[in-house]
Amino acid sequence: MTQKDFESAYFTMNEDDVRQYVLTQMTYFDKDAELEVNEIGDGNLNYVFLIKERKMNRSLIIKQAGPVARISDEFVVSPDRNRIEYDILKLQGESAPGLVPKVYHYDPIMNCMSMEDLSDHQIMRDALMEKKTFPNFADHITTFMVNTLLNTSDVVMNHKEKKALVKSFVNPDLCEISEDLVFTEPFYDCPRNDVFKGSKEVVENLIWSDEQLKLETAKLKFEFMTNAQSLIHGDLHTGSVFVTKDSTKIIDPEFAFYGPAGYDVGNVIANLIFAYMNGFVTIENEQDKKSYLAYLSQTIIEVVDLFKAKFEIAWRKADKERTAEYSGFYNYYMSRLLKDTAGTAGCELIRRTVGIAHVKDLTVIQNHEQRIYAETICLKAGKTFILERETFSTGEEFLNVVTKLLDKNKGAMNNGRVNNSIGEA
Ligand code: SR1
Ligand code: MG
Repeated sequence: MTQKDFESAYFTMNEDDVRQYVLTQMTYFDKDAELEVNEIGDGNLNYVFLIKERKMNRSLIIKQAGPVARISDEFVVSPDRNRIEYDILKLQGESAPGLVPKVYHYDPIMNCMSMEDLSDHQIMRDALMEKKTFPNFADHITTFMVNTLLNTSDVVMNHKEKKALVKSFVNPDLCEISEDLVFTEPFYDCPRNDVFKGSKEVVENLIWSDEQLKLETAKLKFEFMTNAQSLIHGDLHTGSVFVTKDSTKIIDPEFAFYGPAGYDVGNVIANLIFAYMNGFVTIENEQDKKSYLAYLSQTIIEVVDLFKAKFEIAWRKADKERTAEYSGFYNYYMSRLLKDTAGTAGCELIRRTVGIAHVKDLTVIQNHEQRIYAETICLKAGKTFILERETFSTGEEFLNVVTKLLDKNKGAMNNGRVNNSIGEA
């Protein structure tokens, strides 16, 4: 095998390169260790390798950023996102100990980093589709969000130090992806969209022909681009969470930048709703369905209510910027955050249904009528969250958007068949 040069110029590694890389550039394994290397990533952007050494029972993950996205080479994305991911995982590890993987090293030439192997965990989206439940998730994710979002904001940080962080986490390529894929393309007949054939008419009626909806998404897009409130994860869906029954690890923060705090909270809620809709249409046994949906309902409610409760406690305890102490400011801050939460949940629900980057929760639904039904509820819920985003303040109110729609559209699905009324605007 030829000796590769890992020290002068970047190239994308295959499994053999990674074996050589780990043995020559890192000290994690003995120099003569026998390593098994497998590329295990199935994400949209990066290459993820699992390296195992059986004798000592040690393992490691190497994540390398490629020059273009895996989902499509139309997306040219700076490999510097690997630095951003490494730096933010270190910061998040300090703010929210135990809730992110440990990181070991970052290599600015090969644009790769190493981190803890979490093979004993499962990606939450997959686990939810197997109808597993995680009673501690709401507690863990809200601790993560409160700590990372409040601790990086002007409310508690020295403003000059905060501005230095804003600068260090400027992330133009990945922000552009979100600006396009979340806030722009799903709301018109963009060639890059990927609409399920059976849902096309519904999308045209409900989304593309609604001028008020478009205007509101423009406001949300400008909020996303201009409100440098907190150092956000930036892509906090259930595919960015690893779980076991007792443990939650938040991964993949490469979309991180200074943006609206509600963007993270809204993404969590929308992705729990995708799991809810998957369960709603795919679980046949009524009792199983009832208990699984009860778990997800409770989780959606708790994500909002625990987030609010913990945020308020942390706010009250914190040594704050003087003006943040003024009476009424906390309420103003939280209501703006919840407005962004609802707006983001709405955009995420619509963009994962209409745009290029789907979620398995919807795409695995085999029965076409059921998929149209689930997608239509997501589109309608998304619209409500966007158009009525000023009105949400409790977890129950977020959940009610979905349960009310299901109630209203009860007659639209009978024995797996959807009738025309489901797609009405
Ligand atoms: C081109 S990347 C498509 C999507 O995958 C990531 O997980 C983000 O959600 C992004 O929007
Ligand atoms: Mg990701």
